[in-house]
Amino acid sequence: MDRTKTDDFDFTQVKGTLGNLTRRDFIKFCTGVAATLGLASTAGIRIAEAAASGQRPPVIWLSGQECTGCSETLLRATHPTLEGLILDTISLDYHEALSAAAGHQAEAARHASMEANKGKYILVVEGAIPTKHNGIYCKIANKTILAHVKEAAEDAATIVAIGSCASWGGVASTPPNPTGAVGLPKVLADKTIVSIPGCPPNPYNLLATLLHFLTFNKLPQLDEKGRPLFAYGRLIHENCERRPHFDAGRFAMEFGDEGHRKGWCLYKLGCKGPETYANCPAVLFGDVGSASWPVGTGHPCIGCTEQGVVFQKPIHALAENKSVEPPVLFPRVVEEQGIGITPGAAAVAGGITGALLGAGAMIASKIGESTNDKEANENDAKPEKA
Ligand code: FSX
Ligand code: SF4
Ligand code: F3S
Repeated sequence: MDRTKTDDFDFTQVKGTLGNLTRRDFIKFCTGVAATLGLASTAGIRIAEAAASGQRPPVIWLSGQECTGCSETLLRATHPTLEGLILDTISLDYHEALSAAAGHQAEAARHASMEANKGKYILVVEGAIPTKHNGIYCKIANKTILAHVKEAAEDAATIVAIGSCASWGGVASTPPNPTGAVGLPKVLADKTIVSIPGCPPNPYNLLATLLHFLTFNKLPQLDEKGRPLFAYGRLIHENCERRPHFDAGRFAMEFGDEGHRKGWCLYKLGCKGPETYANCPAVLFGDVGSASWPVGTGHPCIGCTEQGVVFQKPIHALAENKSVEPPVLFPRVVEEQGIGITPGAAAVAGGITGALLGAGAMIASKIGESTNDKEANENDAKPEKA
């Protein structure tokens, strides 16, 4: 069987490759991007052609109030070297941290690129924009980032807010927000902004968005907050590998306890997956091998993509369940830690749900599980007897 062809799909047509990828990996990568974008397999060939075409759109990358984690996340990925892919896909004409030029030279290069590529360049902004006192809290080349962003947005073909800071203000906007930090959509209210939140964001979501723009000359479908639906259309909780444990009422109660060591659900440790929209469990990143996403490595999601969650809700606070309420028959989801479901409460729950005998048996087994878990946790905390 010729594996380079399907009925409507012939990758042998595609010439060239990208970055440090072998041709096979390049083709695999492009079909992966098409799948990530939720597109039909035929889109993979168009993405591959566009990516290998050598037509690299110029990118002006500005930085406001941030930690440069958004750029770091691009530069530190090695499977494949993402910065290779990005830099082969776009022409990074200006980036404050990566630019070889400095001072007047860097400013001149940026202006020259913006002038030569009017209406064609992509503006990427990383970091929040301080607005208090006319934005004096972040200046580059003696000009506020507020003014830089407004100027660069004028002739941009498209505008991307990368990271939570640029998307909605991020850490800099945490109350009391002394600099009046806001996200890009607030200062460019009349423009369409693609927001790719996350602190840092998944770099593959930026790459997929840029490849979509490059291939189809338009942005992927966005939600009401300007986030690409392919990446932020689902709650983390919906795709989490620990979800079966949530549904079965198996929770880690303390870091290092038996449940934590067994990979049980981190909801009770404050996981914000049930109220956070992102594709972290599906498109892993972090470069620490398999399961490389926060929950995969044993840390609750802190909701780093969501305004009002990260930097606002305490890490230990229970998440609001946006899509699914925990089934009433399951113990230890909504009650206080350590109390356990009482037989009376279980009977009421059984009566309300009307599941009669079957439910009664289920509850009985769950109560046993809850008690056993509690015992396991208590035993876990005790030092072993000599
Ligand atoms: Fe913000 Fe990006 Fe968090 Fe840091 O630049 S989204 S603080 S990872 O780096 O803007
Ligand atoms: Fe996963 Fe967190 Fe949901 Fe548990 S609460 S299933 S760890 S996303
Ligand atoms: Fe952030 Fe949660 Fe994903 S902390 S990286 S949104 S798992």
